[in-house]
Amino acid sequence: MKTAIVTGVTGQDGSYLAEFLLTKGYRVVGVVRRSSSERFERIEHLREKITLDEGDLLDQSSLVRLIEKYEPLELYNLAAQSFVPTSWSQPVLTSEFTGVGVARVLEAIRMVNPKVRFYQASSSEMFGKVREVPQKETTPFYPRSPYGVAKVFGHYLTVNYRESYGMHASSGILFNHESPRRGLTFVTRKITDAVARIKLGKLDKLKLGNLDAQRDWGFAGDYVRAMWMMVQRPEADDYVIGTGVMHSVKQFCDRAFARVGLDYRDHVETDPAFLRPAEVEHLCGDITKATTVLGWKPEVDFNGLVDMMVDADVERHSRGN
Ligand code: NAP
Ligand code: G4F
Repeated sequence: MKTAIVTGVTGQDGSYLAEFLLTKGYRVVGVVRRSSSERFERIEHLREKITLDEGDLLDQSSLVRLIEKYEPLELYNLAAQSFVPTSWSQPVLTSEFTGVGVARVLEAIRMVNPKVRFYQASSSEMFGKVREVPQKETTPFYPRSPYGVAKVFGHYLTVNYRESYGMHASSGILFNHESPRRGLTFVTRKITDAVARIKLGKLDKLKLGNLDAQRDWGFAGDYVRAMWMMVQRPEADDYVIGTGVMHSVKQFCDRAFARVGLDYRDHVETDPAFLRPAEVEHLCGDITKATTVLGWKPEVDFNGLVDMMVDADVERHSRGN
């Protein structure tokens, strides 16, 4: 049986990737970090189907041990401190988790078995203050946050291990992808969660930062499929994954409130507390390479994504959760 190790399995993407790999017949080993209380909500339904074992991107020997113990064919490195604002309040921790952590995983593979195929969760945040529109694999990076800088480090390290050691190491440059499992601090889920509470009379106002920021939003379930497709290629490479369509935070609000028959202008307020020291104003992916080389394309569009998230939050809050 093929074994895949997934770091960050408790996160949004980790949970969808674990589900996807199970459908492909893998034994899935999810890496979890020790905590005083378990927070495995996103993978609760998979607990009996996957193996969970302890490891931390801060701890080199834990990564070596996991690769020795499970002898994986593939390793997907999804773990990171992934919230951009936190990268300003905790820049060193973000650099350690999101940047140097990639070096620890790559070194663990190189030391134990350099034939293990590796996927790195790179980000469109690397494009930051964009140098061209839309952004593709060759667009120069201009990160605008400690998070973006750490991701650039992880990306180039992945490229370097591929070129220096001949490792099958691919970097997926993924644009924003969301789902009902998205963390509540990210803008999409913050909006859909608030829409549900406002509709049910549990909240009146939603405070947001920059409503004009534009993102290329897709569905996480589609994007984990692209990760796997990259790892199956004969040669490792870098791929931009997105939808090629951009919307503003305002447009997201408009659609989300309209889904429950409300007008966002009656409920959304701007609050400078949610503005960032440096903003990434607009991101939009050119997915030509992914569609032509991988044969990948997204299945859920913007409206479908917003509706799915609103409906899930309305359903959850209606149950009292
Ligand atoms: P997420 O929901 O924030 O999940 C992050 C995961 O990383 C969690 O499982 C977390 O574990 C784990 N983690 C954090 N620090 C760790 C450490 N020191 N050791 C081991 N595990 C650690 O993120 P996501 O949205 O699923 O994103 C997955 C990856 O893709 C991340 O690397 C993110 O930066 C990148 N990415 C995301 C997007 C997007 O739009 N979602 C776009 C581009 C790239 P706990 O549960 O213990 O906290
Ligand atoms: O949802 P966000 O926090 O996502 P952001 O910063 O784009 O980062 C996400 O996508 C990256 C891929 O490009 C990932 F690498 C990263 O890990 C993460 O998943 O913010 C999106 C936009 C920003 O421009 C932000 O300024 O929404 C704007 N925004 C406006 N009001 C807000 C808010 N963002 C948040 N989180 N909260 C607000 O109240």
